[in-house]
Amino acid sequence: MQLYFTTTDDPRLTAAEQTAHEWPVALTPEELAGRKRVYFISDAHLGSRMLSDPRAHERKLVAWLDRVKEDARAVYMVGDMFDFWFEYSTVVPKGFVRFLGKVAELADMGIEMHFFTGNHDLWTFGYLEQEVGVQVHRRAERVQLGDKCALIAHGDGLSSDDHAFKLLRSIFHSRTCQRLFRLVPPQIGQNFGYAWAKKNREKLRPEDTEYKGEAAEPLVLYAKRYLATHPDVDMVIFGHRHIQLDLQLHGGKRVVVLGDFISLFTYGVFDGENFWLENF
Ligand SMILES: [Mn+2]
Repeated sequence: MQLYFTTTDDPRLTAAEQTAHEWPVALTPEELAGRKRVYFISDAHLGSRMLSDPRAHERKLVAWLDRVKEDARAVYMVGDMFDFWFEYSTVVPKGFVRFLGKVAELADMGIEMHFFTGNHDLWTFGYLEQEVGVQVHRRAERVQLGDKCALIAHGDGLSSDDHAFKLLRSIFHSRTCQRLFRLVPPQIGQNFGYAWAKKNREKLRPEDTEYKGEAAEPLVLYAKRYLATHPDVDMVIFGHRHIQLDLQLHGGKRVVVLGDFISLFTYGVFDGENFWLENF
């Protein structure tokens, strides 16, 4: 099995921001080669003010990482692991020390730790690469899983009809806006972010959170269009929607939505041959 990903080549980032840290790797090349499993997780929303017990939530995520570290060759975190993450040049959000430590432990073992930015945690500018040891991906990536090629993306910004969200997304990604936000004291900025995330979640109607069906679910429609125009891709893996979906399409194609790790506690497993979703 060969894992393949393109580099995070965002031209707006400095070389230092794109460089992963280099620590000695604990597992031998033979041990790593013997590992076949690749895991996929998304939308833990660490720090969310919707959580009744944030400690228990973080512990559960750490327990999951402890389990997968036994046989993982790679772990893909497919966006929104944090409910609001904004790095300043010398300050990062308070909390999540056990989670970050566990991710660093796996990275130091030599397990590939991939971190896709979501729409809640895209403001990372080097800390997660350099200090924690993950590979940050700011856009969709293609990964070879056995004989299948998978496109992996968080999934925000892919629905063509949501203009308000697209505008917000362009503000979020604007370097100028990020520079201005950095002038806001961290305490105010981070509180604003958590409040924004909570308000967003609270205003969702029940019908917004349910699977809309194959003919209406924006991520499924996007995946179908993508797969039709990219015959070399076999499956698409998304997070973002907080629904658990494993949909077989015509011609052996497949679209997966990972669920979440805040209320569903679902994740994806690839064992070298097959991919499936599991519950933790
Ligand atoms: Mn999201």
